[in-house]
Amino acid sequence: MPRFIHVAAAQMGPVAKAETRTQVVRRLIELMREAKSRGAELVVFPEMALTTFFPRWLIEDQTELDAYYECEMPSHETAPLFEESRRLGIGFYLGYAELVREGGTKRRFNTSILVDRNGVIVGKYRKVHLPGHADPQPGREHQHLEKRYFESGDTGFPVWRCFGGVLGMCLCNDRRWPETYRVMGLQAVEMVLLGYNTPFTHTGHADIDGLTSFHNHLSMQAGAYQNATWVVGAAKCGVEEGSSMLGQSVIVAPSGEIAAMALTLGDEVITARADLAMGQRYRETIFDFARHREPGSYRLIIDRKGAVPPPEKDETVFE
Ligand code: CDV
Repeated sequence: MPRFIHVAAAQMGPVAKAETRTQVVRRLIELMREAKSRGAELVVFPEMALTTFFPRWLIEDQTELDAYYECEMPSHETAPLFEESRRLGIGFYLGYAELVREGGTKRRFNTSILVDRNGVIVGKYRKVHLPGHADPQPGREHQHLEKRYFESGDTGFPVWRCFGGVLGMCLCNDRRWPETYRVMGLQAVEMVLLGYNTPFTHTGHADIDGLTSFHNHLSMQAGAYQNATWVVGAAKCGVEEGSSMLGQSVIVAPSGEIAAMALTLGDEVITARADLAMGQRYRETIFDFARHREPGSYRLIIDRKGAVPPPEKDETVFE
């Protein structure tokens, strides 16, 4: 039996450093209204949607840095988005920088939330795979200091039963890691929601960076197919404070096929009528994990953080 959900990805063009939360929330509300007018019940916004992508700069002033983080959600400034969600009866995924005060210490996470059609937060995820560096890299026009400004998330990759299915979340760089999807796939996830900010110069190697668009879709399409799940990826893109960032937001089916894709580098809504039951055929055949997975064969390697070095000697003998 099909179980349809009409889902939208709300891609955003650049958010300027000078843009206030109130201005950004107004943009998000416009996108939410468009998604709703096109029939969507759930809209996915980008990673760190409320501010410019500040990890591109070394920020040493604590007050200046703290201003990029949310200490509460909803806050006074973001409350109108939750009110509009409730008024329209549409859920949303939102990425933002989160600051938590625990005793005398500050903890910082790159976070996303899942909000139901009543404007109520039903899930929170904290980004696990943080790219970039803790210290500025010489010779780079734009830094990528996520390892300085965030700690790796402490939520793992949970899934939530909501919107008539099983939904999971991740953020940006997580989409490149097979473990992200597999951990959720093993919990029978049916739709993975994610936002991203991907600068075109992220590795600093022209041959790899030239494939940024390809790798973006490759990761999401492979993750979807290999785990029989929908993947909805929403970009913040265009030229943001001089940094050129990838668009091509997509909605990917469990077949790995792209069901919808953004065509601009600005604010744009894409939608798809997604059958959450579509992955079942894959889960019962080629990706029937219970029948075909062999965890015993993976166990020796899978818990390691780094790669296992190959044998030192070439042991292949050709006669
Ligand atoms: N925000 C990100 O996580 N960006 C990374 C870049 C730096 C590689 C990404 O995976 O798109």
